[in-house]
Amino acid sequence: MGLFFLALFLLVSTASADEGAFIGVNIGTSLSDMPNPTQVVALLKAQQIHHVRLYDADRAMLLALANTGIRVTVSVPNDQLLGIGQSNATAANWVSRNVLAHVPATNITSIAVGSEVLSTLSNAAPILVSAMRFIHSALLAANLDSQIKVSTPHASSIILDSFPPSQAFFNRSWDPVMVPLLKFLQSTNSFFMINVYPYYDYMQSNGVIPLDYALFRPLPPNKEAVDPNTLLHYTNVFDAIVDATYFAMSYLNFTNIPVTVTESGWPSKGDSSEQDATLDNANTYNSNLIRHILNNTGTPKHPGISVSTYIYELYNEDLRSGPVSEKNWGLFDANGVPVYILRLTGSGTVLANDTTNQTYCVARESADRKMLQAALDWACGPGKVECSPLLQGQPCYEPDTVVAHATYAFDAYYHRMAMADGTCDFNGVATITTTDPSHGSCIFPGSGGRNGTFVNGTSLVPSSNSTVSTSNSQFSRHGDIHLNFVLGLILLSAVFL
Ligand SMILES: *[C@@H]1O[C@H](CO)[C@@H](O)[C@H](O)[C@H]1NC(C)=O
Ligand SMILES: *[C@@H]1O[C@H](CO)[C@@H](O)[C@H](O)[C@H]1NC(C)=O
Ligand SMILES: *[C@@H]1O[C@H](CO)[C@@H](O)[C@H](O)[C@H]1NC(C)=O
Ligand SMILES: *[C@@H]1O[C@H](CO)[C@@H](O)[C@H](O)[C@H]1NC(C)=O
Ligand SMILES: *[C@@H]1O[C@H](CO)[C@@H](O)[C@H](O)[C@H]1NC(C)=O
Ligand SMILES: *[C@@H]1O[C@H](CO)[C@@H](O)[C@H](O)[C@H]1NC(C)=O
Ligand SMILES: *[C@@H]1O[C@H](CO)[C@@H](O)[C@H](O)[C@H]1NC(C)=O
Ligand SMILES: *[C@@H]1O[C@H](CO)[C@@H](O)[C@H](O)[C@H]1NC(C)=O
Ligand SMILES: *[C@@H]1O[C@H](CO)[C@@H](O)[C@H](O)[C@H]1NC(C)=O
Ligand SMILES: CC(=O)N[C@H]1CO[C@H](CO)[C@@H](O)[C@@H]1O
Repeated sequence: MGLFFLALFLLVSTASADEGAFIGVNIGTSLSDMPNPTQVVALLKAQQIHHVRLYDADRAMLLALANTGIRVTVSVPNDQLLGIGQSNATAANWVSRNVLAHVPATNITSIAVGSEVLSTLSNAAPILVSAMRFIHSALLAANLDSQIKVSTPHASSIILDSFPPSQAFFNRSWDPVMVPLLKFLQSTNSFFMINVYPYYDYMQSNGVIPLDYALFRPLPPNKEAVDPNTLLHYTNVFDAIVDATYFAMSYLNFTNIPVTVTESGWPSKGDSSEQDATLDNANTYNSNLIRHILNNTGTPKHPGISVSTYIYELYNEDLRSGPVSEKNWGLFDANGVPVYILRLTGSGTVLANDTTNQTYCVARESADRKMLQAALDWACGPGKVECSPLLQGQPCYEPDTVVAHATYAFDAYYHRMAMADGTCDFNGVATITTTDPSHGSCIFPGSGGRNGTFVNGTSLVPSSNSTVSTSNSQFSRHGDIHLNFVLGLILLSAVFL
């Protein structure tokens, strides 16, 4: 018995430890000016992104990724799932056209069969495992089954009672699919794919989940969530969901299937009902997530076993419908200009990062105009800021608004004080950001990070005329409501109070 468990543990650890966990990036293509595949690949290379997931198996994109060393997860879109799940021949044909035609030049390492099928396309659920088996058979026939893994990404909402993690289980109505699915993953040495969105869990928790807990920020020890069954301490929502996934699998007696997080991220902009979709929160979440994964911290249940994670997502997708946040999950705009500069100092190797630790002090958009004016007068007077660039005819005169002028003066003061603690407050009307507020010839004090650390998006060579299809059906990605997690939080809140 003991040996049996030891063997299982080793299986889990080696599965993740061979290469170490990686950070990848999802590439959605619902942009009105989607960069062409050559431009996309140039951005990936410049940012040292070595793992990507596509929502389809776009031919031009796969050709552009050839001989780059970038590892690629391709997807069977949900609208092709029924055909593939019902016919071995259709599946073999799909593999032949979308995989065999590209390997080994393009390093396809896994195939995501459908996306959040159980929660968004339940009529296809009965054929999901057949589709995965058929795809796997075709890989086996081509002797590619050990190098290309087959799995399917799930929404975390299929896990019920996810806090405390030790009591989590998959929605039992899916047992007829989930049990054969886990058997398949186990017998093919594949992994469980799950989408983890602490943003939605936080939003739907009505204040029960502290923002800091969702953003991986340090919590006072008495605010950490403790699983009463295992006494494990949870310091962030991400780890709690990953551990809930392990526990839900072990509830069905599968204890040796590794987990990969196929989507996670935070939106940088939202509408008035999405006040925590901000640049700073998105930067904090993604920076902390990347550091957490690459540090191989692992989770409380499996310390040292980090789960590879694909950030959602590379580009802001302006064509996506829904709330404002839906269009603002990206790390870059269509020109390849970063939406914010990740704070990754010290974590090395993926994604160009802010090695200068650059921050700026800006006026809060929502601040009272009279208070802003008073703070501006103080900065340019007693505060001794050099405010001449704000005069008419000077570079920072336009836009001639109190917010813009106060931002310049606050930032100048903050940098003159060497960004010391408390020098960006101005009675609460100022806030720190990592986004350089410079515009046109108005260069802000402290500016200069962007040129050095990031490629200029518009300088990417637009060479090939091929385009990435933007009409691919992506159905709902991360649109699923994670109510179940929230139900589990009744317990969590008891722990917090
Ligand atoms: C493809 O990716 C796998 C998994 O990371 C790696 O082991 C292999 O060496 C890569 N192949 C090439 C040709 O780069
Ligand atoms: C599907 O096709 C593969 C060959 O591509 C074959 O080995 C396998 O037996 C077939 N499976 C079924 C269920 O027909
Ligand atoms: C479990 O899944 C079934 C089928 O999709 C769904 O009707 C039900 O609401 C789910 N249960 C919970 C508690 O989410
Ligand atoms: C898991 O294993 C235990 C002990 O062998 C058994 O009692 C239980 O029925 C199994 N559960 C499932 C869902 O197979
Ligand atoms: C990185 O890991 C070490 C131990 O492995 C831990 O002490 C440290 O807090 C971790 N840092 C981060 C940022 O997670
Ligand atoms: C970046 O900022 C952090 C926190 O303010 C500080 O601990 C670290 O030393 C800084 N790194 C550099 C390179 O300035
Ligand atoms: C950024 O680079 C451009 C040209 O490469 C240069 O003109 C500009 O002054 C640079 N800006 C900063 C802030 O260094
Ligand atoms: C950056 O892009 C601008 C156009 O927006 C271009 O004028 C400039 O030359 C580019 N800078 C570099 C360093 O490529
Ligand atoms: C790209 O398309 C334009 C017009 O559609 C054409 O004139 C040009 O020759 C094409 N360039 C290449 C490299 O195919
Ligand atoms: C891609 C990139 O520029 N990564 C850098 C991130 O920051 C560290 C220093 O903290 C550099 O060593 C990496 O090269």
